[in-house]
Amino acid sequence: MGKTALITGVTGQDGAYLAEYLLKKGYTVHGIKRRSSLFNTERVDHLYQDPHVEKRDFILHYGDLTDSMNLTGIINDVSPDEIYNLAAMSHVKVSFDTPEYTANADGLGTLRILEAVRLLGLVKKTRIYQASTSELYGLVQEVPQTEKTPFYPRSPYGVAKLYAYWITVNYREAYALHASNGILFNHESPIRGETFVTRKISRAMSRIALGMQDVLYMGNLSSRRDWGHAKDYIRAMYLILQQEIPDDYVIATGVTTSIREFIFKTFAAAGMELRFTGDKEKETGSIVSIDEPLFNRVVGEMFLENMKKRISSDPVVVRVDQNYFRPTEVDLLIGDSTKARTQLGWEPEYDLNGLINDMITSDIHLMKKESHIKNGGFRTFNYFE
Ligand code: NDP
Ligand code: GDR
Repeated sequence: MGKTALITGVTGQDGAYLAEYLLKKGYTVHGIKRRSSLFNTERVDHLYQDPHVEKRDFILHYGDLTDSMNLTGIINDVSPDEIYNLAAMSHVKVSFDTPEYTANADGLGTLRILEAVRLLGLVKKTRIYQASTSELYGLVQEVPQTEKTPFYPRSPYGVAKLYAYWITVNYREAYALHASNGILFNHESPIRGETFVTRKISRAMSRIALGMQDVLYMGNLSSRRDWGHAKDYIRAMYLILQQEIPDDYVIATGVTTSIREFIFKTFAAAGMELRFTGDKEKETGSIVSIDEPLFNRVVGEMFLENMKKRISSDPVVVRVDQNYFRPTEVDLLIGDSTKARTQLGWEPEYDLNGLINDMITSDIHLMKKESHIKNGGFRTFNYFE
């Protein structure tokens, strides 16, 4: 018999990749999805199995991290070998708008799962992975950040996740629960939520290259992040739960890059060289040259003339908008994942250029599809945030 896993947040970026990964390993995967007025299962639709099929290995349950009875009921029914608690209100900026909800879902939600496992008598059976975050380090006390670096969160999201981190450690120590924290640094992919910075940049670059958008409006260009690929990071989650002894691990690439450099690299990967000039909210990014063979290969020859015309009249493609700044910022993140690399044998396969290429290939394809729809006479919309 294969193992059974329960994934909260299965409709999210990591949940979708992890579900696919575990299914390939022969797991039966149960996922919790929220009720929504529209379908919100796009990331896992390719895994969906009709409930009338006799033997399903991918099963979705309605649920919410703010509902103890619901969570306890599902955990009781599923009796999982492993729980991956990935559900969260995961947007740092939005957490300033919804701090109470964020504390409830991200902080208390974790407690609800731990307590359900304890009350149901599953302590010996069920292992728990908690999706902890580099946002715990916030105003960093040490560079690079390790498992021993003191925490100093800088947002309601970070503070809620701090509670979740410590309640996970506490249940491990108090009840001998196999509960572990993965302290994951930023990880991205073609299915990253559209309002996180890397995806926003990848989508906007693709739209600009195809002549569908003029300018990308950004917040703080100077903060630095340690970005990896989500496909690499969900492997670490799995490895953490396969260890005999539960523990906490930093998962990171060890390379830090500013938002400005990420924009530069994203445009460069499609043959457009950017130059940034000006200061603070007056800073702009302009296309100063085009590597035509690269542009033709990555974007398409038919879009080149239009792009050349556009930059001869207005080369500015990046501007700053104060609305995207946060009340308190996390300026610098860079992780030291030596412990995970030595104890788990974990290594990332993607570097930053590999990640960017994966994201832009997917987004250029997506935007071309949108462009075809538009050219076919149908209405399309700009989704900006
Ligand atoms: P996403 O935002 O893509 O996915 C979050 C998931 O949680 C979605 O399935 C969402 O459902 C679900 N969710 C949100 N609120 C609730 C709730 N109240 N009850 C049940 N489900 C809920 O996040 P990621 O996949 O990027 O991240 C996964 C986890 O890892 C999160 O906990 C995040 O905070 C954490 N993390 C992420 C990092 C990253 O760089 N990606 C780094 C470190 C930690 P819906 O689809 O309906 O919105
Ligand atoms: P982060 O990711 O806050 O690190 O949290 P995000 O991509 O939102 O921001 C990264 C940095 O980019 C700056 N920034 C902008 N960010 C967004 N979203 N939009 C903009 O227009 C913009 N301009 C500049 C931000 O100020 C910030 O410095 C992510 C989430 O996945 C969390 O759930 C997770 O825990 C952490 O990563 C690790």
